Amino acid sequence: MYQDILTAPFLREMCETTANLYRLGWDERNGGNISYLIDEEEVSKYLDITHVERTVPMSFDAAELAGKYFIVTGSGKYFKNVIANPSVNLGVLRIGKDGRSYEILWGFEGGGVPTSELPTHLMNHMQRLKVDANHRVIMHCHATHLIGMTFTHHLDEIEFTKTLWEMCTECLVVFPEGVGIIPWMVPGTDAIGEATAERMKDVRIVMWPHHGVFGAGTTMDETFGLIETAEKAAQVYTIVCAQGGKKQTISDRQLLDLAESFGVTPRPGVLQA
Ligand code: 2HA
Ligand code: ZN
Repeated sequence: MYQDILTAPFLREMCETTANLYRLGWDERNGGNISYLIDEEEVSKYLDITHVERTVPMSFDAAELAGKYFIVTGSGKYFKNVIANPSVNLGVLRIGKDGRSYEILWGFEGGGVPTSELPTHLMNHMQRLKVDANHRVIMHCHATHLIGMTFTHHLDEIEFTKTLWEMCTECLVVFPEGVGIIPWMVPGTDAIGEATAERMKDVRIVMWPHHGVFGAGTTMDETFGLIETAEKAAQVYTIVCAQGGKKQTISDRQLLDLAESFGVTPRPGVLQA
């Protein structure tokens, strides 16, 4: 017999993470979306995987993900409400054999569909799996201070990365590859998905100027922690600017020493030896 999916660790993690993102003020209204790659073996403990509720066509090719399972937040759904009503606000889907459709196996009750950012999520999964076999999670949120920085700071990736690294000593260790930034684009489109996935080749954080941030990781905790760390640095930057600007900072030499001590390789071009 099947176990109750409401007790599944992957579902509990989705509930806890959406609640945390809401509590932190990073996902107002229907803002934000998460997709989490889960093993067939894990899904099979809770669901009859031969039973498909609905099949929905997709406008892009996700053949590399054919047969893979994801738990995903719903389009137009509020993170605030996920914990009280997971079967309406979340769904489990499998990418069709043709790579041009997905099959809903559970959730999205009442006729819901996956997040409007599904193209970006799936394209990012394809990209991250190419460079990291342990990749599992794509997370999008409207992290307040990071969005603020996209108005006040240069949108050059090297400069943006350097500022974040300087604001909290931990940043360089958590994201040594720095951040990616794409131009402002209309959300929910295949085009913004392609642009984001292109940057996900060598970074795990991509900024959407005046909108939010995408993070990628191997676990829910790691992905949340990545965004949380970048957002904390952006918050410190906000306070530093409000206090009148930097009088001193962590020097490039000190950041290089930090990288060496923690065994990470800083993105080339940010620090001068
Ligand atoms: O799902 O955040 O980018 C709402 C959004 C779209
Ligand atoms: Zn958004």
